[in-house]
Amino acid sequence: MPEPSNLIARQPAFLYRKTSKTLQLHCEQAPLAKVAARFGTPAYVYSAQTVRVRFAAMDQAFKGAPHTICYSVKANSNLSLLRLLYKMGSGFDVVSGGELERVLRPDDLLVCDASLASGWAGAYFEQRTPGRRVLFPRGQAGLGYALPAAVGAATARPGGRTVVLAGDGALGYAVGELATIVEHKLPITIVVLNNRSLGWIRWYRRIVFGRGWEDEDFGDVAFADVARAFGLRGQRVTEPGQLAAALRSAAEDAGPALVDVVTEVWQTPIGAHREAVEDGTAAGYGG
Ligand SMILES: Cc1ncc(C[n+]2csc(CCOP(=O)(O)OP(=O)(O)O)c2C)c(N)n1
Ligand SMILES: [Mg+2]
Repeated sequence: MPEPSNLIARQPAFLYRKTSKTLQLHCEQAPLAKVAARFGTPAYVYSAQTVRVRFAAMDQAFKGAPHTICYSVKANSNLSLLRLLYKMGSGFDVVSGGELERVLRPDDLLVCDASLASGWAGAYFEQRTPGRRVLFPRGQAGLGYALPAAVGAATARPGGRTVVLAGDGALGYAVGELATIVEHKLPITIVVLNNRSLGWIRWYRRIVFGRGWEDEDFGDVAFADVARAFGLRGQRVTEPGQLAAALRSAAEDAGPALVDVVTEVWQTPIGAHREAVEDGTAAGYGG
């Protein structure tokens, strides 16, 4: 393989090439006008060649020392990009999972709702102190579990803080409990993973039936406004860079608070989902 730094210098990812009489912007060999015509806009285009070369350059810089290069998923969580890096042997740093961990105190309780929320915490939340700190609705995995469970836990542990991690669909199942939480002034922080859909169902259908149905997607519910209407403090996070501050200020709040985190619809912590994309089983997958 040529010296990676030479490749970086010689092959810019985006460049104008002459096609017929005009100069057209290309990404590698692909004319961007064609990409836009085929996929519509906005279309996000990344150069696989550049990623490969830069990864190889970094890998080479550490040769001789045992190492793992971990990509910061927060920088760009596009699944094709993650797949490409994974194939090259990259590890992954999921900063957002770490951010939740950073704001949790050792005696805080984390209550997860069913579906991907449980998967995210199961895969990325690292419990560093002994004791029962996390509750999951295993067994029947009933959606809407987390809010009433948190009400119970917070009532049973006066003074302790409870953090809820729930999908937007799950929150809809039990949203009335926000009134209970406010009425009893329970110190509960709710984090909504708002992918505007029944994410698990979207995956299941594409893997099992090769298509989706219209009922799996919702309109964009402004959960921070909903929370405020119930009397909780509500914040909405639309950019990864806003997450840490929002979680911290919600967690430091003595009263109940909700953070509505807008997420990408195809993000999943479930290995089987990613594998189905890998082997082409997930027909109709649009990530
Ligand atoms: C009471 C109940 N109804 C339906 C289901 C089936 N179900 C499992 S996951 C899921 C989608 C959950 O959507 P959401 O809470 O938004 O989480 P996401 O998968 O999008 O992260 C559904 C409907 C269930 N587990 N429990
Ligand atoms: Mg959802």
